[in-house]
Amino acid sequence: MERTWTNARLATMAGDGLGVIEDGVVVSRDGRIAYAGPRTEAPETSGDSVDCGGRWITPGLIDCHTHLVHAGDRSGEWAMRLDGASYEEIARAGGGIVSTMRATRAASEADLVAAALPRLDALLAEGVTTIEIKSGYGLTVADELKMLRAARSLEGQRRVRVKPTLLGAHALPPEYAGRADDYVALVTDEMIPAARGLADAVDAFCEGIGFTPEQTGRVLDAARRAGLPVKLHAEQLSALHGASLAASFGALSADHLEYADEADAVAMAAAGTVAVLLPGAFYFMRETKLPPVNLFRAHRVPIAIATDCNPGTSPTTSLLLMLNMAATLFRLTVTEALRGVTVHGARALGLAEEIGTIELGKACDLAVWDISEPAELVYRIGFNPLHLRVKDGECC
Ligand code: DI6
Ligand code: FE
Repeated sequence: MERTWTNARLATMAGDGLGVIEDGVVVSRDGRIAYAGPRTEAPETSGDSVDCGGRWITPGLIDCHTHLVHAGDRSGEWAMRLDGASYEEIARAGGGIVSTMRATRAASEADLVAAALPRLDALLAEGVTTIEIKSGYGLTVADELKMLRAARSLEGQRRVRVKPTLLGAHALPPEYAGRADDYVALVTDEMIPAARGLADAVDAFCEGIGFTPEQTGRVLDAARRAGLPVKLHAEQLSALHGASLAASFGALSADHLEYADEADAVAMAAAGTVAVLLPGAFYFMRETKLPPVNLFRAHRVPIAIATDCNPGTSPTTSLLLMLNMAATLFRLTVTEALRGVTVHGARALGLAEEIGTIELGKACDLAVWDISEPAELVYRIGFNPLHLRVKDGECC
């Protein structure tokens, strides 16, 4: 099956910049890109032809860090916080991560899918074609697997590519209070082996309020033994060198990174580990410590941007808003921001060969935009100029 998009301006993301091709044409054959380039060199094609009316085409957007699957929400907790309640009062009222854990444990797989779909639809409406989804609110073997299955099954419900990640070491469940090492053993000895075939990667929360670097190392080691690539929540609230630890395991990405330092950047560059920045969490938590973007630039660490969609610290389902926040809050350039949700997002998921640029042989995942320049995608706040989304060569 062949389909052609004509009369378009392409931001292919090939090479180092936006990879702009004026008066461009994209041809898909059986879901893969068979041609992307100037009209003057385009091959003769059969099949449908879509006139893009001079609009811009980018690769389909990639949200490479989300906690999209979860039950319940924490808007009540947020209201309490705004009314002046302390963290302790909220915890005593049953708030915090444990409240999401309880709701998620109580939910069936079908409940989780139903709750996630409106959030997924919001992302897709903005041109997202690939999304990573973490577990981490079940915190038992059965409930973590239930979350992973729910994440994977979303692929059957919508035209989207889903990469599920096991985040068993997200928080210490209350029944393990004071026995963190026992919980880590559950993750390493039972959860990770059980998640093979369901999860595409393993993640952990390396933090003062999460797991120590030593415990995190055990989780990453178990992932390696299971043949699963790793990612890590690192340096979000304190400097523990989780990013360096992740790099020593050849991690696909280290995420958050506000407290990362030059040693972390050097280690990440050497390992090819992507820096995933999450401006929504930075904004919502009113953080002030900025991630060291200049160090990532200096050491040529690829930078990706994601929503971190989660009910506690980043209740957003807008990747376009994250583009704006990455620019306003972290001072990323237009090119950096757009590469962060395309080519570098792909790399953070181990999909650099498959998606992220508009290039010959890759999956034909595209977003067609009603914009005058690519900068408009980064400039606007709360405006969605998506004209058309294309997944594996199908318009949707
Ligand atoms: N970092 C965070 O900020 C969130 N998880 C994580 O690893 C918190 C998630 C929540 O509060 O539900
Ligand atoms: Fe997260």
